[in-house]
Amino acid sequence: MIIRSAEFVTSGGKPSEYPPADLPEVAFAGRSNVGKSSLINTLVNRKKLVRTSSSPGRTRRLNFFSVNGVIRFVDLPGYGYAKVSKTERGSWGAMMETYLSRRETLAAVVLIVDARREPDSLEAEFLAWIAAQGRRRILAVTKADKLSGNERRRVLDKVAAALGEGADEVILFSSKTGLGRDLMWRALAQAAGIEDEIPKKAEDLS
Ligand SMILES: Nc1nc2c(ncn2[C@@H]2O[C@H](COP(=O)(O)OP(=O)(O)O)[C@@H](O)[C@H]2O)c(=O)[nH]1
Ligand SMILES: [Mg+2]
Repeated sequence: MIIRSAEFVTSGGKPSEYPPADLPEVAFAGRSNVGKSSLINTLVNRKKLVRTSSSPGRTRRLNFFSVNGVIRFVDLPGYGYAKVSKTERGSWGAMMETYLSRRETLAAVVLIVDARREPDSLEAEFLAWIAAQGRRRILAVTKADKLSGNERRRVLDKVAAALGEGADEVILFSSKTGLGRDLMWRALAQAAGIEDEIPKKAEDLS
């Protein structure tokens, strides 16, 4: 994906604060420190579009970013610290729940997990809830550069076993090396119906 523009649009909590529903959106979720900001920055080839954990940012709201004027990325607040309650539909909070269940232009939800950590019930629960909303689910297993080649295969199998059935796609990712960036863009462009934005490979043109 060639990035012509990537810019912060707005930050909001309730629906009246969202930008107009005029572009397909992809939302990114994950525990704090999982590598969510780095993953978004890697996708848009910017070092600091989204603030990484070294600088505290707009963490308690939904942050909207426009990419190439054709798709919006939505950085969701980290959900990891919220207390799990069986009576609630999710521990990710009313603000996220409202966005994820009601936003008509939401094309896919990317859940980011750390390749070195065991997936847990909160993550499984989140994916199941997203599926119940009829949303496309992409699981990004990031920080893959911290694993050896053999470990990657093992981790991918393990994550797929724990969470794979809850996701439409599982993508191994590294913000450090760019591993998985092209695959992720293909998945996002397909979900958002903007495949024309992705340059065709030479072998696709024949
Ligand atoms: N080695 C490695 N470190 C990463 C990767 N992604 C993020 N990190 C580091 O993990 C920490 C948290 O990253 P950040 O993107 O701020 O996580 P967030 O809290 O989920 O937004 C930072 O120190 C990053 O440099 C990755 O793919 N590989
Ligand atoms: Mg962050």
